[in-house]
Amino acid sequence: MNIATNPLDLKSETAALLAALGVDAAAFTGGDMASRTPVTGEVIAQLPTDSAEKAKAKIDAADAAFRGWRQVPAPRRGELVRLLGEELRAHKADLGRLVSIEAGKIPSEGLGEVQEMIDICDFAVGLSRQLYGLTIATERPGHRMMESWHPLGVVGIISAFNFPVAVWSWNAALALVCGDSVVWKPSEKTPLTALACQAILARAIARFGKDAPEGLSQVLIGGREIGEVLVDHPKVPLVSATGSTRMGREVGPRLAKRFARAVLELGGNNGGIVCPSADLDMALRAIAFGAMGTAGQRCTTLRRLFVHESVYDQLMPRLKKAYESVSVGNPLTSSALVGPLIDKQAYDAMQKALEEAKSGTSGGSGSVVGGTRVDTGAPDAYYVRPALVEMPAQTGPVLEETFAPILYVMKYSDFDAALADHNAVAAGLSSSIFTLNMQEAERFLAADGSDCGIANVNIGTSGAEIGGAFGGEKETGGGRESGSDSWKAYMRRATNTINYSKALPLAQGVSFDI
Ligand code: UN1
Repeated sequence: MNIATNPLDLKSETAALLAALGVDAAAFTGGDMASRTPVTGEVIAQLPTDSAEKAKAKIDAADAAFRGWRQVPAPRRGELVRLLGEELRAHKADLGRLVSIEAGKIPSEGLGEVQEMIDICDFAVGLSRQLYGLTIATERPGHRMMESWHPLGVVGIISAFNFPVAVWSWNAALALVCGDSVVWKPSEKTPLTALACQAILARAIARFGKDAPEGLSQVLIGGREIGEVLVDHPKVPLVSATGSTRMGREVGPRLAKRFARAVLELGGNNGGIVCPSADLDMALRAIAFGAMGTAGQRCTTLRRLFVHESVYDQLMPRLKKAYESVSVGNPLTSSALVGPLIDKQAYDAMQKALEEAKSGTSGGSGSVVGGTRVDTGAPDAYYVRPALVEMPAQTGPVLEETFAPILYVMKYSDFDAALADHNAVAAGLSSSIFTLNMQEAERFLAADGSDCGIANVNIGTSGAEIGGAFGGEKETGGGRESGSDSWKAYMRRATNTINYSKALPLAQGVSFDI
């Protein structure tokens, strides 16, 4: 299939967007790090990178800023995040477009990502007046016990290409109201949106006034070695890292070695179960968005589907039709629902997984719909038709996360066996069940149900709202970002016992009279 790419000057458009968002041209021209758009594969900017020394100096500056920021009352810190939300609202169209150019997202998803940033800002503003500690009953007369939550320090943020701006905001909005400063190492694949966010925050800081110390937010541009500087720096007590399980395996132990905190949000191999009573119209839409949306490049993408044998023959033809008809193409010049993969490496990994699934070497050969490359006339852009693979069993590539639009479908007859298979993978991020049967739904959410950090009923695996804690178990890393009480990871807790009596009773009845 050949979908002609309309003539676009993405390099000029990117420069214009960055200028409109307040980024200095020197930050994205003439440097040694090339930035490409997956839409056409062309180079759209050349960024100067940070040396290790420069990165360390930025972290030191953030640490100095923290020392001032922690003294600013939390509701006042919330005002900065409120202004950030205002700036994001004002620049939503430009930033959303830049996300589409840099990450290849379709327009509604590029804008949706900015909306997710606005939402977390609103959440964090409210939170700035709700950083509650407990008052705890003490066993001693004339005493009071309570806990206080204090700012923690410099928060390191490592983010991936697929949510280049929202993941930063989940962390930064919370960290800022919690009294922390932030140092962000964005993916090498999406540094431009990071420069844009930094410029947008700088505007909010300028409007906020002098209470915001200089250096409160920093961006590190460069490769893995710069990420390592952040992970190893003794002045960074928390690193929140989103990316592959392989990355987490390196980052986690390095942080543990110096007793720093880790919030890890790593891979997902998310599953769904379609039960006999499922509303199949609803399930079909949820599956389509979950598996094909964002070209399968969300950590929450639906990758494994267990369908009950009684509805398999009803659902599968409709699903195949959806896969065969979904529009794939340039997200900037067409109304395609599926944009490009991020790069050739992603395409190769997808083809390898499909080969393995087809060959049967992994214990069962699957039949594949889609998976082929779509020619848009740009040789360095990688568009693919999403792949639907019917597998006889959960073997080989089904057990691993391939960051591409592949949905493996398996037929089941016994609910317990399907649930056991659902949980029999290394990752534990997101999961869904489609059923109108209360017993199945509740079982899926129960202690012996889905073992994931996110478990949904009659909703797909992806597209979580910011109000809930986001993250997962097992090889997903255990971290929680975004809503609920995730903020607690960004603060230090002190337990305070105050004696207002004239005696000194010791706890546990101990006597020590001198
Ligand atoms: C990610 O892919 O790293 O739930 C984050 C979702 C989005 C966030 C995904 N709100 O799909």
